[in-house]
Amino acid sequence: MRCAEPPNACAVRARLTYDTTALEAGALGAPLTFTDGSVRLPGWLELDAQDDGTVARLLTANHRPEAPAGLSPAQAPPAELAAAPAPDLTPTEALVTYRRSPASGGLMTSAAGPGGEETRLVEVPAGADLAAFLERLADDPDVLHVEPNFRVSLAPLPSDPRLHDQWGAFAVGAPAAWHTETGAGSAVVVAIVDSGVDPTHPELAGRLLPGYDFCADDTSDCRASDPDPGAYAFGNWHGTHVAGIVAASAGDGMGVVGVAPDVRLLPVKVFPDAPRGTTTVATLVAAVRWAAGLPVAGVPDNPNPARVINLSLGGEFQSRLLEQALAEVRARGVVVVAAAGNAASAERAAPVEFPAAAPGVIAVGALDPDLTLSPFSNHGAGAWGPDGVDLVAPGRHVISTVPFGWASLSGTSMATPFVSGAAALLLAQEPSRTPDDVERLLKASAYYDPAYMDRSGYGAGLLRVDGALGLPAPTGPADRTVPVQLISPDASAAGELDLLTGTSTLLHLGAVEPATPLLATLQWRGVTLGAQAVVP
Ligand SMILES: [Ca+2]
Ligand SMILES: [Ca+2]
Repeated sequence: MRCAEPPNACAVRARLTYDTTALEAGALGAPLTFTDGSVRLPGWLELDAQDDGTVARLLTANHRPEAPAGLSPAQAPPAELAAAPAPDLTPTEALVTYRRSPASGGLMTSAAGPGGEETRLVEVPAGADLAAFLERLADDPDVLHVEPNFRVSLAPLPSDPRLHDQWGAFAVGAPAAWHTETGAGSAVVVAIVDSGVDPTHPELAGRLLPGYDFCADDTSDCRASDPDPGAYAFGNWHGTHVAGIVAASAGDGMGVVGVAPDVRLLPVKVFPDAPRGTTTVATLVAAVRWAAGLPVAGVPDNPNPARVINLSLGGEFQSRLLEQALAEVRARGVVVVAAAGNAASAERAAPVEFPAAAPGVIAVGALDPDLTLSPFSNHGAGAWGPDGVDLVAPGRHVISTVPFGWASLSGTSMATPFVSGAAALLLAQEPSRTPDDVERLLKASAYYDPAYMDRSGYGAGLLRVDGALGLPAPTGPADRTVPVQLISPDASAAGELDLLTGTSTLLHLGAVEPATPLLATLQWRGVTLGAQAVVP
């Protein structure tokens, strides 16, 4: 396509319909489906009109959007936009090109083309099968060409205005995962064993189950408990941030999106309402057991047992009693995820802390936005237990919910809930999975680059939520990119789609006439997919 505006001013995003089987079945507008039928993932074509022709990029759902021009972080889109339902992309019209002008029929006539051709817009009758209807139209000897009048939408990322600030969500491939699983309708509960969660935060209020406060006396001895895990907003700053990384609500036109935006959260408060307050092993044992639905003396039973327990906490100690409690909840099918620790520095690597280093616990280290280990992330030889770092996740400049708003925090505390959210999605996708299954799937799908991750601090590598759920995702430099070919009637171009950044190289198509249909073909691991995209 061409446009008279300066370069990039005519950028168009068109939704692709990579779906060979669905195309045959007439289910046009369906998201990308790989030929084995196991994977569904949308993609978009982005076109920039330039003087010498069209430059295109292919985007995946994991493409991180630019900050909206002129939209300050404090601004949110209008409420009606946030509340608007996702558009239906099913074509309801056909574009039919006739050899010559028919006597009657079309809803709208276009300018006659060379040789007396005329293209008309024909409505698909309500309830009709689109593919069959198009075939019938094409059978007419006067018809030269038929195609669906595809609908084009803006890339349907959630409307949350700070999503472009969530570098971590894109680094772990969460946006693509949301097309497959958000935890909606599942019974999965994630316990946030932390400093409490602000129950009034609008991003979290709909996610929270009744929790418990195991440190109600607000001393570092934590000898009293009560049923209110979120009464004091300043004390629960840390827990509110961790909770938002797991399950801040999506599509609400507000703030951020959690990794598992539709799972339910169980706030379990184990720290006092004081800056840098501490807790005890006895409190943690009670809290972990209660979160999993096990009886705890003097406390009513938890009617909503967690399948995932997030422990963004730790220290340089070992405890046989806490280790036993963790083994007990794990035996009930509960995935336990814990922070590796923030004690590392240029002078000291610092071993993985406890309980992250306990057997069966998924220990999580932190990455910087350049995907290298955060300098504070513990990675030293030995550990406060038998286990080292299992995975790494974004842990620097992570934006999430805090009392009265949103803020960026850094630490392995922030990396841990990325993994807890991913574990929750795996359990929502298949509730029968065991903690071993979840850990194996998370590690097998992690992105690992031996060129620089060959150190204990990275474990199996960077969490990839999309890959863990069975979506196409990079596992290392060798499969980080897939070849892409864009073909139009006038030109074709080949390039690579980077699955880590969610964007392709620019594909110069040369001069393409206005309204020329473009055909896009994507290959994945040697499999060529028939595909089609019509650009307005
Ligand atoms: Ca939100
Ligand atoms: Ca471990």
